[in-house]
Amino acid sequence: MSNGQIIAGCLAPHPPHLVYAANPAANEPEATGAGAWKPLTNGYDALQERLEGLDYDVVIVHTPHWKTTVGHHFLGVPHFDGFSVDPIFPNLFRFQYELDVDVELAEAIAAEAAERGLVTSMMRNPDFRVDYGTLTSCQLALPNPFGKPLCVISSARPYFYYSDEVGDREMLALGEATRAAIEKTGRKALLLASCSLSHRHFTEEPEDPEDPRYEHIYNASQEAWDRRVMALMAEGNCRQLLAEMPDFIEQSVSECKDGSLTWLLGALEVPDYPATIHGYGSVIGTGNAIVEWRP
Ligand code: 2X7
Ligand code: FE2
Repeated sequence: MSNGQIIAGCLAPHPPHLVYAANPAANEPEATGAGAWKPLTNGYDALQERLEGLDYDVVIVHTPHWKTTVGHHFLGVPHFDGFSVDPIFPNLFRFQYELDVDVELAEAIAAEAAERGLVTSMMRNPDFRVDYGTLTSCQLALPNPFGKPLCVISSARPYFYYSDEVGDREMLALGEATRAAIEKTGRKALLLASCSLSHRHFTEEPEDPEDPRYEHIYNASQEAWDRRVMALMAEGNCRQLLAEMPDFIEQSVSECKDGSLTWLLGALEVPDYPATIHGYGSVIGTGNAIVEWRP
């Protein structure tokens, strides 16, 4: 098989609040409808419109909330179903899911990554509970959330064990491996990097979590970094973004430390063309951007 390609790559952050606000049947809690997070809910509507009608075989997700101590893990069972509860926000996210996995592609990515010197492992436990980052990003970004098979990649710990520079190098290699496996298996793939930008959270929640009066960024320096990162994306300067990534991660407590964005940039061969920013907004103090690249 050949002619595999990446159809689109998206930064698709996963605050469970946004699923809560959208009230899908799969999620148990009911939103009040008080109206917070409009820039992000509108941004996800715009992204879904762009993805509607695209022809792809598989969605590949890199998620910060499946943290693996030894190496990069891949879901390796053809079907999962279960109930996922966010450990921090069980009042907002109690989600029934059912999904299929493209195991052949997952194995191919793992093999390509191993060839590049990364430690990998296939997750073969059929009772494994799929993490809420994956579920949330798919539910929010995709017009038909679990209609296509997924490949799900865990977040290994190189940034935490070594340094942000080492982590970025590893994630660029994993991105390159992902691209190589897509090409060799002939898949048309949609990629989702499931992470926030700046990531300092407030430690208290308002009584109504959807009350828009409480929705603002933790501090101005966090937002300044987020805007700098989005400007580099929009002008097609992801090489410079990677040069600044370690400072961004450290100074904004960024969730990019879990590797998802660098993996995506690696898979897209470090874009030198403009991205589309569909939305930016804060959820409980964190900064979140919804971004799309079309290679
Ligand atoms: O996991 C998250 C997150 N990354 C951002 C905001 C709110 C909650 O959960
Ligand atoms: Fe998160």
